[in-house]
Amino acid sequence: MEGFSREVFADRRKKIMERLGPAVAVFPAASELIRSNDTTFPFRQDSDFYYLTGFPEPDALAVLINGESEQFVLFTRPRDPKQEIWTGRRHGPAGAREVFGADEAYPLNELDSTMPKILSNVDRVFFAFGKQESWDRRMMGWINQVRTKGRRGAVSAPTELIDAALVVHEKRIIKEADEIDRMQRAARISADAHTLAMKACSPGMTERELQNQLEHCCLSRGAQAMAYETIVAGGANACVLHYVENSARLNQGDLVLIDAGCELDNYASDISRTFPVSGRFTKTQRRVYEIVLEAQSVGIKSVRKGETVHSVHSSVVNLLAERLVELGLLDGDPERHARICLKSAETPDEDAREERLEDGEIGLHHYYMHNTSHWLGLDCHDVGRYREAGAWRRLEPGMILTVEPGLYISSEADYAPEAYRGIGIRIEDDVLVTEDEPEILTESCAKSVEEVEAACLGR
Ligand SMILES: [Mn+2]
Repeated sequence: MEGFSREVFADRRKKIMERLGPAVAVFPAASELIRSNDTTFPFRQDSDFYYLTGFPEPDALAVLINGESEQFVLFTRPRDPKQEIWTGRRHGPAGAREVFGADEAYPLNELDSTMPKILSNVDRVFFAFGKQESWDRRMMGWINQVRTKGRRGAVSAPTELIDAALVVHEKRIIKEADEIDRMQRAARISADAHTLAMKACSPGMTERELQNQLEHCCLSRGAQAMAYETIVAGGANACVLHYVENSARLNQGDLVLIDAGCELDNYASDISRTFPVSGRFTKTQRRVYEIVLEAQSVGIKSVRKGETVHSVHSSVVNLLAERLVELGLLDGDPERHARICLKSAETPDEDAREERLEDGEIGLHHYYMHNTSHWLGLDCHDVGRYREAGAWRRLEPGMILTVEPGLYISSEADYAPEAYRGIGIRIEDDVLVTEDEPEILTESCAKSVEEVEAACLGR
């Protein structure tokens, strides 16, 4: 069971059911996805389903029953020795009970006969609506069968259908010790892989080759996959935020931005580093790099209990605005630039804002157009709300978020001094909120100018 004891999952199911009260909660597994013709994408389990079961196979359905007794029911693909020769071993219902602790388990072909029984005489049903239309349809079909019986007075049908996402996601956002440990290990592998890529990089190689070196390091160190598509962006390609073509050649004198992180037992890591292809920053590159670095350090310092992702973003934006005015990339009052940039994150409708840029005026968002942080966990952009009751939610110990400021001055940015055009820099670490000082899970990855240049030279 991928390195977690089955008690971990049993404990989560118990806590979730305590929060739900008397109810039935239904969680579908992911399905395999066709990549082309009859080949599939590498299978990745649904995160909520995995969080509650640890079960690794596609198409399963988990049902948590909190009634007269607590029950964990798992529907799985049946054992099929002939099919398993082609597509791999299956646990089957017996394995679901023995290995994964299901109280009851059935083959998938018994869903239509069993689910209406489970949903009878239950008032509240929690379901992960909207994940897969086929599951939505089947779920409503079972409920309608119970309603039909209900009209004859044979049973009572559910009266409350509630989205199961919120309660699971609100639990997932606070990481347990086991999860922090796993994410720390994922982070360390990715940190080493980035440092190795700095050493492996040389002018003339392609972005793809560098991607390969980095991913090789992650997989050979125990990661099962990358958590998202690796970005290796040489020179001005770094100004495309989600550049994944990775097909260009890396040129002497350019920077290269890598945004990559491995997945360990389904837990993500997410690191960005930017370094000189030939191992030494030019004066101009270094100037911009140190601004992003300073902004990131200010951002990380504010990852504290009681702060919010917005206050982290705000500290980054204020620092960037101040430095960009000093550098001549922005004109005017830095505080005004910071205010306008922060407002644009909260109020997308420009006309609704009191303070705006003049027509044609260059603002901070021309150079920094994304947010500073996102939650990190089983998903790279992990679940959990950023706001509660209209206000930014407070950071709590056990939350893990990224801090990833950047500056992007595209080659077409004719509003910027020419020397800076074609420079894109992002620096990103994974940070755990604790009772006091923030803990940087990706700390071992080279980051200061000196560390990065040393890593590039293989020291
Ligand atoms: Mn990120």
